[in-house]
Parts: sequence; structure tokens; C-alpha cells
Amino acid sequence: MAVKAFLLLALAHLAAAHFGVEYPTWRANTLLANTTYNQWVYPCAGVPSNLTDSPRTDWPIAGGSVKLDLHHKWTYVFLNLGLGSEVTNFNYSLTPEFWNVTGNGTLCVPKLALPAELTPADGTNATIQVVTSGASGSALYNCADITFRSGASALSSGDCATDAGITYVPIKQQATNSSATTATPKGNGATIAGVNMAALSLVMGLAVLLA
Ligand SMILES: [Cu+2]
Repeated sequence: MAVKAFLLLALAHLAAAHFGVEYPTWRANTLLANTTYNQWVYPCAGVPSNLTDSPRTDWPIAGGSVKLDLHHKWTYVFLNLGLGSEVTNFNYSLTPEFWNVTGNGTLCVPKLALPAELTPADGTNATIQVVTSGASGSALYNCADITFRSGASALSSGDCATDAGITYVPIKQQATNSSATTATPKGNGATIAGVNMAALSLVMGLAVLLA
């Protein structure tokens, strides 16, 4: 009975959790129960890039909107981009400061800037990869195919509303505090670090069980 209940809970998690990409339109709905798609699979949840019926959204040439449907209580979000019609290398980061998102529901960012070195021509195909990560460090993936268009515009503020209760904080990469790295630990530093790591592992393990 316990095993059956656990399996039902696991299945409920598959259906209810993870995340969706509302804009640009994702390659396929990877949350549907009757697909073999799996958001744990890099780079695009197992959705191939050559589906004949997959949508391709016209997206502004200088960067546009991204709208996500987040189901977890908190998540880290990374957005990457690769050029081409069948992208295998997502070598541009659209989130040099990745997002620490608290709350679940709709998160819409009106205009995502492109990296300075990326200046696509009108009509260039590309794919945006959305990566989310939680406490365990393992990641979930979805992709949305776009065409850069000089005539395309960002979503209106009415179409790009973020649900109340959702906040996101871009995480700045910080230079290491030099005094902290050069300081000599008092007492047995290795033991202290080991204890902390064990405690951290335990917390993360519990988080996985509860996720
Ligand atoms: Cu989930």
C-alpha cells in the first residue's frame, strides 16, 4: 500500500510540477501525460528540433519577452540561446545574472536583452532554452524556437503580467572576498567544513524527498 501511494504521489508530481513556457511558444507541451517527453532530459526535454508541427515565434531582433509558468515554490532560472534551425549548442547566455525566483505561477519578463556580441540579422532562426534548477542541483529543460524579426515587438504589459506573490532576483556574480580565501582557519578547518557539508547534504536530501 505504501509503495502504491508513493507511486501515485510521484505521478502526481509529474503532472502537477515542473514548468511550462508560455512565450515564446514552446516546442511542445512537455507536461502532457501522454508524451514521452521528459523535462529532466538535456537540452530540450527530449523534444526534437525537426518536428513538422512545432511552432516558431517571431521575436524582436534586439531581444523580447519571455513568459514562464513555474510550478515549484522556488527555482533558479537560466535562459540560453543557440542560433540555427536545429540548434545543438546553446552558447549564448540570456541570463548572465541568473534568476532566483520565489513563488509559483506566471513569471513574465517584458524584455530580455541579448548579449552585446549577438546581433542577429532579420530572419535568423534560433532556439531559446529555459533551464530551471532546484535544491538538488539537477535541472529541468524546455525549449522554444524563434525567428528574429525586425518587425516583431515585445509583449504588451497586459500580455506580460507576473502573478502577485512571484518575485525574481537576478543573482550577480560576485568577486571572491580575498580576505576570506586567504584567512587561516582557527582550529580544525577541514572538520568544520566536513560537518557543514554533511549538514548541507542532509538538507538537500530532505529537499529532494519533499520536492
Ligand atoms: Cu517538478
